[in-house]
Formats: sequence, structure tokens, C-alpha cells
Amino acid sequence: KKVILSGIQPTGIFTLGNYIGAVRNWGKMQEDYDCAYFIADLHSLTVRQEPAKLRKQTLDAFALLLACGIDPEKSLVFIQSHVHAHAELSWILSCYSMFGELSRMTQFKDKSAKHVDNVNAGLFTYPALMAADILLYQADFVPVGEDQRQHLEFTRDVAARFNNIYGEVFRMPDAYIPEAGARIMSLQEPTKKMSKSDTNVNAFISILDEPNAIVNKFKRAVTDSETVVCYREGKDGINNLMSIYSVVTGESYDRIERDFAGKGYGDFKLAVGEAVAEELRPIREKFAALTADKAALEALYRKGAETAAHIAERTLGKVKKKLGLLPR
Ligand code: AQP
Repeated sequence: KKVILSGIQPTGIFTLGNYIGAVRNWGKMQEDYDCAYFIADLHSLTVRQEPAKLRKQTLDAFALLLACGIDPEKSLVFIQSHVHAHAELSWILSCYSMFGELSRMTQFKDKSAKHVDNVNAGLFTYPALMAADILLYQADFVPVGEDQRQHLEFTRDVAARFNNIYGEVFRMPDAYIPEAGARIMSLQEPTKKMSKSDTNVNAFISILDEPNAIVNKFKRAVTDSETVVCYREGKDGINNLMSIYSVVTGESYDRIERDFAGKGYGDFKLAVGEAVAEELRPIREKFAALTADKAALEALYRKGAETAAHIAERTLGKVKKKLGLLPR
């Protein structure tokens, strides 16, 4: 079986964007691939985190993966910082990452513009850690949102550079980007992507939001001054709602346009809100059940870390040998 790997940061409860663009698809791949999914807590340190909150968010994120359908019997599920090899390989790969190429990463440019008071080296070398995450497990495919495509390209470049010098150490990973809903936008500023760390709670749907909160947020979603529900260039708000509705209900844009012909934005927003609330209901219920048994959750992430460390050490050992690092 081919290997699939992906991760998500514990920077808050996942948004509808994380869910549609990433996690929703992860569960569906478990039958056909060897899947590894992890909570990227080391990545989250690029932004200042509050310790107690980070701890809680990490456990919540782990439970959320399971609530979203990832089965620890079928997939490897773990927490990044529990496996030392990630940080170690990341350092090694950063010595094969060029300042110029890291400077071109659009996420670095966006995030450093957003957090002007904390443009730290970790934010800059983030792609080297992501490359380590992927290459340690010799992943064939990395399902990511459109926004991570550039980082994956970077991973391939670094892997190729390394393999060129030392021989075939790393398997070349490919992006696995879902067609529909690759990029869900903010409900308040539909030209910006939906983010879990947005300070405006009306801008995103958290996957644990209560049904009435979901409906209300969609009611308040920013659209435009027209009234016809149709997918068209420049109608960012409506396009985003149509994309969400289409992914959740499975209906095509044509069908949505026909179904809502003659109706206003209000009706459409309500329909989107109700459909999303229904989609997320089972996740909320499963999450509540999972977090009620903390000991069981801990046992699961410990087991995940053990298996992950075993796989990761194999690759790291090979890398060290190739580099000429003296064995202990
Ligand atoms: N708006 C989005 N639409 C589609 N996919 C998205 N992803 C994130 N936002 C959207 C995908 O979710 C996965 C996990 O993301 P992450 O938590 O590792 O980091 P992120 O991309 O920085 O996500 P956020 O929600 O924006 O977090 P914060 O606010 O902390 O920065 C990735 O596969 C990503 O593509």
C-alpha cells in the first residue's frame, strides 16, 4: 500500500476549512492507504502559545482527529513532539534548505506580515520541519489544502537535493489535493482563507460549534449587493458558500443555482448553515464521548508515538549514516 501522511496544528478547534480541506478526506483514505496523521505541536510554536492552553488544545486536536473518523486501529495517529526524530531531521534538512527559497514561501510572507512582533527563525524554517515530517515516513502522498502546495514543492526540492548527493534516501512525495473545497474562505473577509486562529469568531465555523451558532454565523456571512445565487468571478462570498454547500451536500454548482433561482441570499445562507450543522453533529457527539475518557486517549497517543518513533528512527538512522555522523 502507498503511504499517506498529513498533520494539523493544535492551534484551536479545527475549522470547517481544516475539515473540508483536510481532515474530512483523511478518514476516507484509510482503507486504500497506509495512513499516518499527526498533531503538529512543534509547528504551532512558531506563534507564541500559552502552555496550559496548548496542552489542552493538543489533546483536543488528537480527540478531534478520532472524532472525524480516523481510526487508530487502521491509521498511525500521534503527536509530533513525542517523536524526537522530527526535530532532529528538521535541523539536518535546514542545512540543505536555501535562504532564498525559504524567503519565497508565501505562507512565511503572510505570517510574518501578520505577526510583525514575532518573525522568528522557526517561522522561517517551518518548511524544513514539514519536510522532515513527510520524509521520515517515506510518504508517497501528502493530502494538504491548496495553501500548503508550495511547502510540498519545497519538500520535494530538498529531498531531491539530498538524494542527489547521498543516493536514494528519501521517497519523493506527491501532493494530494481534493478538487472541491480545497480552500475555504473566511465568512467575514471572503478573500482571506478561513483560519482557526482568526480573532473574529464570526469569520470561521469551528467544527464543535452548536447548530444555532453555525446557522447564525452563516446568516452573518459577508456576500455582495446582488441577489442571485450563482458562482461567478468576483462574488467571493457567494462562491465560498456555494463551495461549502456543494461539498457537504454533494450537489453541483448548476444544481444549486437552479434550486435557489428566485430565492434570495437569506434562504441560501440558511440552507448552507443547516447542512453544515447536520454534517458536524456526529463529530461533536463523538468528541464529547472521547474526551470523557482521558486515560483511554492517553493510551492511544502513547501507542501511536511508539510506532511512529520506530518508523521515523529507521529513516533518521539511514540519513545519519549517509551524512557521516559517527554512531554512538
Ligand atoms: N481555509 C482552509 N481551507 C482548506 N483547507 C485548509 N487548511 C487550513 N485552512 C484551510 C488545511 O488544514 C490542514 C491543517 O492546517 P494547519 O492547522 O496545519 O495549519 P494552517 O493551514 O495554518 O491552518 P489554520 O486553520 O489557518 O491555522 P492557524 O490559524 O493556526 O494558522 C492543512 O492541510 C491545510 O492545508
